[in-house]
Amino acid sequence: MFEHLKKTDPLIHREILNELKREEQTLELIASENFTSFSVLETASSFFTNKYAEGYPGKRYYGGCEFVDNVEEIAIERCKKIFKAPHVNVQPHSGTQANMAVYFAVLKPGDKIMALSLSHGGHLSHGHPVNFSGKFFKKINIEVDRETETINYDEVKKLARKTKPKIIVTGASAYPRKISFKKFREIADSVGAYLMADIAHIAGLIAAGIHPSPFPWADFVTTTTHKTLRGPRGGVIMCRKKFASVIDKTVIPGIQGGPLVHIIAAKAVAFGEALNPEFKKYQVQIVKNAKALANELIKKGFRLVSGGTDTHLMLVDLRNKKITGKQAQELLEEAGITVNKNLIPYDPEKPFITSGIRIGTPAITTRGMKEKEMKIIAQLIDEVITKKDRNTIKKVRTKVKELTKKFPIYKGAV
Ligand code: DSN
Repeated sequence: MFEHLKKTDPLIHREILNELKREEQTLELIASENFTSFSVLETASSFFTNKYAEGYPGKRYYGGCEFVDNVEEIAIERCKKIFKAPHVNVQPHSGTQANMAVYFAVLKPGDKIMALSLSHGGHLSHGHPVNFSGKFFKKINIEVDRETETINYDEVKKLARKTKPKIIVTGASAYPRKISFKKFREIADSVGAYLMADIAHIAGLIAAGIHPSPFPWADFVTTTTHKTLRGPRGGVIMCRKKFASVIDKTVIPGIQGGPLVHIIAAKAVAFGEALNPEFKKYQVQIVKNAKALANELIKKGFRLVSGGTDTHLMLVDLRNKKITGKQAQELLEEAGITVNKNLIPYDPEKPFITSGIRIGTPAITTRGMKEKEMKIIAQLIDEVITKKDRNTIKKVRTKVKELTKKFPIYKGAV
């Protein structure tokens, strides 16, 4: 790969190889990241990048869309099959744009969005004041219970009755437990609100049937395609049939222009992979690995928010380890272990410092690691965070290199 680039732009070529080396030689524990297949990578860099295709299959503003139509239709059909979705739009460039399209389709400026607060595990594009969603709309924050650190559906219902949101948005970027879409539907119905499920983090788990599906409960389902779903970086909207037309019109011409056809084609390839029985085994192993890693960390005295995980991620409260999330992220990065600092519920620290780190297993599971490796990884994390000294970090870095060498990601890529 990249033999042309090597000759024409050695600077960028060097950075691509640096990134490949980083991915191969470090432990990627960022819960929202993954490693796509070679087929997805190839498709994402294919000739479809050259094509303009505003519109939808059979109704384009440009000529020459015969093959574009074919790939978009295949992507839609495969996505419908995976999620049993009545209608699918595969054009959103990202999760945020998928969410934007739903809001602009059914809300008016000033309407209320009720969703999990960012500091309790929510997403920025669920109405946070610094995001477009919080500038156009009014956010009603759901907070987790102080004791259980999980969603208390009775409290959510009371809050909904008091605040009367126009839409309830479920979904999270740092919530380690399963979400009941059925309960959220009951709450939405009790106040006449729309229900949107942003399944970006758990889409792969849902595709494999190991997390409850948002259908038939949600009116709208949005997702990214690059997290547990292991596709290219992008977004998707699924919805009930009656919203099909308003959603499609809001995506284009409402908020986007030309679709990224190369990415839509790569989404189709990833959806094809998700329909393969191997994909279910992969998702099951992600959760087994997360549980194994969580249990090992607990044994080593780490406190996990809500006491553990049911999904692909866990949130570690570092306060008893006398280190902030920011410090832990930096020390672990030096040791070749990539995590992100993360607010924990009711965090006394600011978002750029935080008291926690978020750890996820989708990427290390893709490279073939299992429970045995989770034990080693917990040991390495513990050494860095407990000892905090240069010598330990150096030793852990060497061990990370030895471990990752046994689990290559893109063998033969260069
Ligand atoms: N930035 C993504 C994440 O890491 O979870 C979505 O919010």
